[in-house]
Amino acid sequence: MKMILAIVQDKDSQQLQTKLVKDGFRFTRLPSTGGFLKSGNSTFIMGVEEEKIDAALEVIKSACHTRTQYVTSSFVLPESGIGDPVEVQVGGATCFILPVDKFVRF
Ligand code: 2BA
Repeated sequence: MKMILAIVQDKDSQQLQTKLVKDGFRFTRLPSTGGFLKSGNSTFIMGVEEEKIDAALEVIKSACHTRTQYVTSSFVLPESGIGDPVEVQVGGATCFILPVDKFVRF
């Protein structure tokens, strides 16, 4: 078994949740906050059998979309004063795939 940690934009999280349930994946969805934009996102914790990792990643890929956001440089560095907008590409999903030593349910 592996653990997928998938950080997705809030706009995609409901659709991802629906697709994962439909395809029989188990997961926990946590509210989270991006350190850079300081805006809400969702972190999905998924325990997934090795042979289903690719299928899980395909579901995540199909539900999560890249979006362009603009922030001012003063948003990023408040001490810099008002500056030009900076383009930032957010998402689709940031995924970490971790080994799981042991999995038990009681
Ligand atoms: P945020 O930290 O709010 O970052 C949002 C987007 O801002 C990032 O999109 C990236 O395009 C940009 N960005 C982040 N840090 C930057 C920096 N120092 N300079 C310039 N641009 C920067 P994504 O890369 O798609 O990341 C989306 C969210 O995924 C992040 O939200 C964060 O919550 C998470 N994330 C991304 N990389 C991570 C990592 N290495 N470890 C943990 N969480 C990560």
